Amino acid sequence: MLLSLFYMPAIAQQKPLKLWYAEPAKLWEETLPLGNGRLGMTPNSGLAKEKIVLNDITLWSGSPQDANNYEANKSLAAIRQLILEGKNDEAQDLVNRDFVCKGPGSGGAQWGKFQTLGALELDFDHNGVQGEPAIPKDYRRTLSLDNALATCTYTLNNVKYKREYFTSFDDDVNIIRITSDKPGMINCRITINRAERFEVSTEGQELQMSGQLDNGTDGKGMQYLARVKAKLSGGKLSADQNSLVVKDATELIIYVSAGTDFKGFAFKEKTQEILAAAIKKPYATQKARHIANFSKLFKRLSLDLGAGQAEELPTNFRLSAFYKQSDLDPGMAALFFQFGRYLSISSTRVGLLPPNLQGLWAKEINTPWNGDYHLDVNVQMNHWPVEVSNLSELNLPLANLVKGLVKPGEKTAKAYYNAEGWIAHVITNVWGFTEPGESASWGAANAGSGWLCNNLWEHYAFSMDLKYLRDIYPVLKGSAQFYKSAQIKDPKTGWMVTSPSVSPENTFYLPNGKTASISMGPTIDNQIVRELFNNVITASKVLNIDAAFRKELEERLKTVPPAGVISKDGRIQEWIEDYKETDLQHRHISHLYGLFPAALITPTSTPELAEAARKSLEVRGDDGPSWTIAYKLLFWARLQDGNRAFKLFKEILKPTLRLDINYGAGGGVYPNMLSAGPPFQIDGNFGAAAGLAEMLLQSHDGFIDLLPAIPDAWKAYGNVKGMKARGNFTVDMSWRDGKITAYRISSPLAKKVKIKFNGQIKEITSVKG
Ligand code: FUC
Repeated sequence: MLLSLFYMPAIAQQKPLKLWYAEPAKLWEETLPLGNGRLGMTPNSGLAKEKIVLNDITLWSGSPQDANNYEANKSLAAIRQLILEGKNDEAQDLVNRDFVCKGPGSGGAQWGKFQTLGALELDFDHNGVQGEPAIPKDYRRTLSLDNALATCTYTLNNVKYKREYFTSFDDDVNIIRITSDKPGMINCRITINRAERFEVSTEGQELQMSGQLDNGTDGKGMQYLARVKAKLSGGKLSADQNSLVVKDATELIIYVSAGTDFKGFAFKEKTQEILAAAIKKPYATQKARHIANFSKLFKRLSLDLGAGQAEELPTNFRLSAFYKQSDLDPGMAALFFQFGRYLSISSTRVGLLPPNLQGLWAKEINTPWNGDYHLDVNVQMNHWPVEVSNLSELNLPLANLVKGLVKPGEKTAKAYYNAEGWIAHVITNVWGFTEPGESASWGAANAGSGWLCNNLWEHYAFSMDLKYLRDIYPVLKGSAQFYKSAQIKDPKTGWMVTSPSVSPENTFYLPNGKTASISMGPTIDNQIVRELFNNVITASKVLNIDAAFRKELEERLKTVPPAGVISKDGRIQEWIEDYKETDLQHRHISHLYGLFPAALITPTSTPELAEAARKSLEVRGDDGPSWTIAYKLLFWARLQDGNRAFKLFKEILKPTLRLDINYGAGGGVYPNMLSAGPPFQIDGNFGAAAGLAEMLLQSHDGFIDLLPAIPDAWKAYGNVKGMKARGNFTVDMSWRDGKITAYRISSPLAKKVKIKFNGQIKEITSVKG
C-alpha cells in the first residue's frame, strides 16, 4: 500500500456525533450537558414538566481568607526530626496540631462551594391534557456534539412538538426554542427557582431571580442575577408575580441571561445588555453563529475508528451493549473521545475559570467536595486532553488560576516552611487558597503546586509559544524556588527531599505496626521536583535569562532522588522507605507520576522502571473511582499495552446509576455519558479522552510515535486528522490492519522531526502550514 508523507486520502464524511435517548431524563445523570464556558444548562426534556438545571461557572459561595498558621514554621524542625527518627505517627500528630490550615478549611463556609444557579421550569398544558400527558409518539431527545445543540421531539394528540436548546457561543445566553407543527399549540408557565437564597419577581415581561450567597463571614457573599425573557410567534405572553405565562403560541423562544459579581463583573447591567442584544437577533442567525463559533474549536480534529450497528441504539442501550461486547462498537471510543473535547469546549473559556470537579455543571447547592479544585490529580487531569486534542487555548484559564496562587502561596511557603517561592497544597478554590488542608492525612501533600506547573509547561511544549513561556516563567521559577529552599537532606541516602509531605491521600504501616501518611520525600514529590527543575532549566535557556538560578538548579538536581526506586517486590516504591501501604488498591497512584504526566519513566529510556511501574499497576488493580480508571488507562497507554488500555476504557464505560460518594471500586459512566466516581466527577471524562489520544499518538520521548498503543479492537481501520504533538506539530494519519498507510505531519514552519511508525524511527521534515 502506498505510504506517503504528503498524501492523505480524503476523509469519508464523518457521521454526526450524537447522544440520543427515547425517554425524558428521570435523573439528572440522564440529562444532557450544554455549556459555553461560562453558562451551563442540563434540560431533562420532560413532557409535562421541563426542568432545566442552570449553571454559571463563577457562582461560588465563600470568600478569600488567610488561613495560614504563621506559627507553623516553629514546629517544622520538630516534625522533620520525628520523621527522620522514623516516628512518622508522632510527626503526624504534630502536623495535625500545628501544620494544618487555621479554621475548618474546606469544611467551612468561608471555603465556599461551586453550586447550581437554580432551575428553569416549564409546565406544559398540552392542549388541555394537564399533568403527565398521554403516551407521546416518537419521543426522542438528542445532543449533537458537532453543533453543541440539544433537541427533543415528540408527537402528542397529533401535534408534533420540537424543543431546541443551546448555550450560545455567540450571544452568551441560554436559548430554548419550542415549536408546534400546528398553530397555537404551545401553552406553558415558565418559572425559575433554587433551593435557597433567592428571590423571584417579574419586571414587565421579564422574569428575574436574584440573590446573595454566604461568604462565610458576614453572610454577604457573591451576588447573582438571572433574567428570563420570551419571544412568541402567535399566541399571548403575560407575566404574573413570579412567572411568565404562554398561551396558544406556535413558536416560543426563551432566553436566559445570567451573571454574578465575581471579580467585580457588572452583572446587573451586563445581563441586561446581553439579553437585549440576543432577543433582537433572528433565531436562525443566532443558531448559525452559535454553531460556527463552537465549530471553530470542535472541528479542528476528526477521528474515525469505524462504525458498528450498535451506533443505531439509544445511547443508554448502546453503553450497556458496549460493556457487554465492545468489539461490536469500535465507534464508541471516538464518540467518548469527542465527548471529552465537547465537554472541554463547553466547560471553560479563555479569560475565565478552568473546569472544576464537575466542569461547570452542578445540580445542587452542596456539590460533592464543594465542586472545587483538587490539586493532587483532579484539576490537572481535567486538562490532560486539551493539548493533544487541538484545544490548546483551553489550558489558559488554568494557567490564570495558578498565577493567582503565587502571591498567597508565597505567604504559605513562609508561614509553614520558612521557604522562598510559593506552594499550594491539595485543594484550592476561586478564592486563592494555598494553605495545607485541615487534616494531616491528606492536607500536607507538597505536590500540588509542582504538579500544576506540569500543566503550565505542557502548554508551552505543545504550542512552543515563547511569549507564553516568558509570561509563566516566574510561576515555574517560584515553584522551583519553593522546593529548592524547602528540601532537607536525608542522611541515609544523601538525597534532598521535601518534608513533611504526603503521597496523595495514601497511608502506610510503620515497622512498629502503626500507620501514618506523613513522610519525607514521597516518590511523587521527587519526580515532580526533578521534572520541574529540568523544565525551569530548559525555559531559562530558551529565554536566555536567569543563568545563575539555572546553575543552582543544575547543582541541586545532582542530589534529587532518581525518578523511581524499585521495591523488594519489584514495584515502584511509593515512599522513600519501602513501607507497606494500608490499602494495596488505593485509588491514588501518585508514585507513577513519572510515567504520566511526566516522561521520566518510559519503556525505551528506563525499561526497568517501566517494568516496575507495570507491577505497581498489576497490584493496584483496574478498578476505582472513574478518574482512577482513566489514570490507569493513561499509564497502560504509556506502557504501550493497547489491549490493557482498552480494557480500562471498557471499565470506565461501565454503566452505573450509583450516586454515593465512592472512594473504592465501582467507577463508571452515567446514561448521559458523564463520568461516575460516583458521584458525577468530570475528570474521568477528561482523563479517558486523554488516554484514548495517548493510545493513538505519543510525543514525550523525543519523537512522534504513531499508534504506540493501538488495541486489537481498532486495528482494522482508522483515520485521524488534526491531533497535536509536542513541538507544535499537527498529525493526520490513516491505518489498516494496525499499520500506518498514510500520514501527514505539519507545523507553522517546516522543520525536522523524528517519527516512529510501523516499527521504525525516521527523521522527516514536516510540511509547512
Ligand atoms: C480526591 C480523590 C477522591 C475524589 C476527590 C474529589 O480526594 O481522592 O477520589 O476524586 O478528590
